[in-house]
Amino acid sequence: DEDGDDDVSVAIKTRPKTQRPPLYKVLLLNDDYTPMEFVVAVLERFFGMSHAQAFEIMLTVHKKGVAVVGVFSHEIAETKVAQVMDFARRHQHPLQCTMEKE
Ligand code: TYC
Repeated sequence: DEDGDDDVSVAIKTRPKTQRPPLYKVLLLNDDYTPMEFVVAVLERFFGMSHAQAFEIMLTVHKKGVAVVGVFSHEIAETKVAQVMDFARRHQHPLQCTMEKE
């Protein structure tokens, strides 16, 4: 053609879908019997929180019933839950820790 309206190119950026593994929230549940200091110790020991951070999260669980204490890969979340449940059982506290897909 002579009129110059051929081969008009428009570049469109495509975003290839990058696969990411699912993440899991680890939740701590309130109960009436586990001592507050024990929960604070759990959060320090297994979730690397400072004493102040741990105390704050413990109070949130105490008042609201549940809180997210961390977000991890499936394997790490499973390990954290098992560690907390085992530690609580060994100390004969009814503390419950669970995980759910984010
Ligand atoms: N409710 C407990 C108490 O009054 C304290 C507590 C906080 C227990 C957080 C569990 O995940 C928990 N002793």
